[in-house]
Amino acid sequence: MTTSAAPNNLEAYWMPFTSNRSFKKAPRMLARAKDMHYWTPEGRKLLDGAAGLWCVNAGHSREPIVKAIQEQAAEMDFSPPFQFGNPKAFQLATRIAAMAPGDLDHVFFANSGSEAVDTALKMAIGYWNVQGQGGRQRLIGRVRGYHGVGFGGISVGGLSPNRKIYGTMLAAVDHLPATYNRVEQAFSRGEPEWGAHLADELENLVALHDASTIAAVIVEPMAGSTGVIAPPKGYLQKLRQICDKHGILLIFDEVITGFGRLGYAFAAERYGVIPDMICFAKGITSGTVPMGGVIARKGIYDAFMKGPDHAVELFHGYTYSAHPLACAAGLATLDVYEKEGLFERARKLEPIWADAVHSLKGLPGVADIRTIGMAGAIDLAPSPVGPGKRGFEAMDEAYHKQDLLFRIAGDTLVLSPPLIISEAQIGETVEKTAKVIKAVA
Ligand code: PXG
Repeated sequence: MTTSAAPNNLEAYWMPFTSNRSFKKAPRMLARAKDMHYWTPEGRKLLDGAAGLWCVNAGHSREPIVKAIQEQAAEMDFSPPFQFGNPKAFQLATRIAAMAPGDLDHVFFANSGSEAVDTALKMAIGYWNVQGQGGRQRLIGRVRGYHGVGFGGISVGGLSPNRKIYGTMLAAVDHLPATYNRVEQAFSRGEPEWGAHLADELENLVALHDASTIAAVIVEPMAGSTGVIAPPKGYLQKLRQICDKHGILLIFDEVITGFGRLGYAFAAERYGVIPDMICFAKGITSGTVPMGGVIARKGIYDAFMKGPDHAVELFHGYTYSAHPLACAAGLATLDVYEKEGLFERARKLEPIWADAVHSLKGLPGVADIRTIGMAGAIDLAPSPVGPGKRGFEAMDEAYHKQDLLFRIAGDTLVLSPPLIISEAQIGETVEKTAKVIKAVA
């Protein structure tokens, strides 16, 4: 098949978040996928320990989702989302709103997590403006947070390499401290006992900047990209209380935690905390067609529904907002999640997954292991050459020698399999990972 044949020139494609030069010397090519596996162009089968990039929660190329996309492409390829609507956009928004807790019941569509984040940040600042509190412009993120790569997302984000060469970004931003502390939390399963008090740092930021200048706080309920940092017990509840006390909006970036990763439709449900907005992407279409979005509470939507009837209420949106293919994929994906009970499945597998991943404790160079939901991270001690090298070697070894795919964050190996993973495949993932760890030690 020509589509899966290996290309003969790798130069033109500038790859994202990739060491381009080493890749082009020894490519890690993926050409086909089904359920829990990828295949290389040569036909070697790899176990997917990463759900692609945290997104393929229903497993790869699932028939009902593929069919829905094919049928939609034939029926209507594109429809303009400004001033016109396609029926599936309304159906999908209704389904998502029904899955979200509380009065989070209006859905705005974008095409990625980064766009979802920019949308939520703009909605927050815009909301205060239309409420007559235009002074509330400051945004609070968190150290080690990842909110995509738009200027808004990197401004509130807390990963230095993603920020440091990009100039001033958004001006009025501050950050909460990260919640990770190895001494207090090493080898934790689920939410660590230590660390709820770190939410009190928000009080210090309010004291410094004054609440009247703060629009919103944005956090990942579980920090994924940086290497799986679960929220300390009580931390998110505390953040909600402090935001309420000072009238600050709380945004959960659930691009990774949405759609089953923590055993629920949203982490907001797992933690019993209702944010003012939820950012989603990835799992909404199980990675098949790009889609992201924001779920906003009724009060936020209502605040904008003012002025003459013919007037646009929010000057924001994308050509591909609510793209028909993405909407069709989203509806079919939610059907699969529901019919196969994949969120409940994740919840049931969580202790089995945690036991399996934590069994890697004691292997050479393993400095910490964290698990939460169907996610796990293994911190390896950095190589003497410097940080990042051992992690990179591990990913390379996994692909080339152990027929396993996972993500790395520096020297941290990150596992986040599709939610259809069997218990035997959990065992296989961990066995392969153990071989990788020994090989790079
Ligand atoms: N927010 C969060 C919480 C994310 O995890 C984004 C926003 C941005 O989404 P887009 O669709 O614009 O990429 C993300 C993305 C990793 C990894 O290795 C994680 C992401 C992206 C790439 C790699 O953990 N998350």
